[in-house]
Amino acid sequence: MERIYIGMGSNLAAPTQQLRSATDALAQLPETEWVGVSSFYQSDSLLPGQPRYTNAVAAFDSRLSPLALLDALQAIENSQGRERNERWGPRTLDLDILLFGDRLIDEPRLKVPHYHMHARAFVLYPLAELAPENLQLADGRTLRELLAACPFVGLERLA
Ligand code: PH2
Ligand code: MG
Ligand code: MG
Repeated sequence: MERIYIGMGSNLAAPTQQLRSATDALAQLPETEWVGVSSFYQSDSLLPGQPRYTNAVAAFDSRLSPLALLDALQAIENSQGRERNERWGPRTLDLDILLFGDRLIDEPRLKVPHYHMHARAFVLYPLAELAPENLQLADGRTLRELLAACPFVGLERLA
């Protein structure tokens, strides 16, 4: 079993509901033991002119291979109405593999750790609710160091 962290995001069609449904779907993945989900956070989109996002992080242990998990995540995205048109377009559901054990994956379909997670408050703060502060990311920096360099700005934690 390897510990996996998933970044969840939505900015269309009742985002909070989308993340709740996605959480239920993740908790039912085969060969997987559920760990938990962070609080939900709202923030402005990185791209101007889009609706605000709701984001959270989920954690579980799994025996699935990275690509089998990626297929399962894309099936969940599709079942919740994800349309893949423009890159970074608004979306009903985005499920990104942030970390997969301590693996470094560089394949055409999948890069892990997820690019840019190091500097995104809407990833790091929910991740910090679930992961130990001394968690090492690929480049050797710890979650604690990344948080220290990433101010909690523009994030609104939902009740
Ligand atoms: N995802 C994007 C683009 N912009 N902004 C926020 N706040 N949260 C996201 O998850 C997000 C974004 C494309 O993946
Ligand atoms: Mg994303
Ligand atoms: Mg994605």
